[in-house]
Amino acid sequence: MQSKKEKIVVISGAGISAESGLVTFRDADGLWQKYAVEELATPEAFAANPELVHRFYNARRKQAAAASPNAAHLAIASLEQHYQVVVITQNVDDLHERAGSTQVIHLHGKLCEARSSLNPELVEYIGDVELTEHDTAADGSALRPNIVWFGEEVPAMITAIEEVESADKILVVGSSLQVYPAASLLSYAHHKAEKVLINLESPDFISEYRFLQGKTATEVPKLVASWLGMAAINPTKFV
Ligand code: BV8
Repeated sequence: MQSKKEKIVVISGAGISAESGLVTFRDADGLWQKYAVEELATPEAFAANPELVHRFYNARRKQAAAASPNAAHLAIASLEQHYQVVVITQNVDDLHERAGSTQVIHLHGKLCEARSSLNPELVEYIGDVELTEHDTAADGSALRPNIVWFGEEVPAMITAIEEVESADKILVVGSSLQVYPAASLLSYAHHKAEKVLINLESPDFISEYRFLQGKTATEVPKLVASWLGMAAINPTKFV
């Protein structure tokens, strides 16, 4: 009888995609340094200036499509050899999937999808195409990015909480933990679960998490190697 695989939940943020060349939100060169959130990532912004919001997401869609998964994404995907792995990402790119992760929950939506402005369930795959304010969904409403904007509910939150509660190991990687309710996921970890946080800087987080300071593409492969029971290996092995 095959023994049940341990379950790992990975909670990722913009810091894991940073090493694939995608700018983060709050770093010095981040998106919110150039743009006001309220002007771009809210339903009010889209209603007021759909052309500007489409331009913002069209640019990010192209950048994400041109980016490649890095050693951190690949290492996380390799955990599936020996563990049940669920990735809960705040990122809207598809780098985890392209690295080979098969269970990925996108808390805040996906750049490669668009949806009806009236019905959040009416979603279509759009890849890396550019949207304009003239594009409409099947129900005739304005087609909008399938992204969870500020002030909008996070539909996948209940599922995400259930995954965290049942995890044996939790790895939080590349997030400033500034956005809620996503950041609150850390508090749902079982007290016996192994908890690790990898980040360039030390965000405010629950002290129960072991903090490994450094770049995701360097630190994640090392942690994965230890979890896979391998000798410390050169992170480039995952590239
Ligand atoms: C909701 C899609 C209610 C958009 C995103 C006051 C206090 C607390 C909360 C609130 C408040 N006022 C309002 C709120 C709620 C609000 C919120 O949290 N606001 C924040 C700004 C205070 N939240 C919401 O509005 C949410 N909805 O509450 O709805 C509701 C309930 C019921 C019914 C109706 C309504 C919805 C939030 C979702 C917003 N959408 N994304 C898009 O992508 O364009 S958020 C977006 O920002 C990301 O998805 C992510 O969640 C967040 C960015 O965070 P990070 O990923 O952590 O990125 P960041 O740049 O911040 O940090 C990167 C980290 O990586 C840094 O620490 C850096 O050091 C590190 N790093 C960088 N490079 C590397 C690295 N680490 C390692 N290696 C490297 N190379």
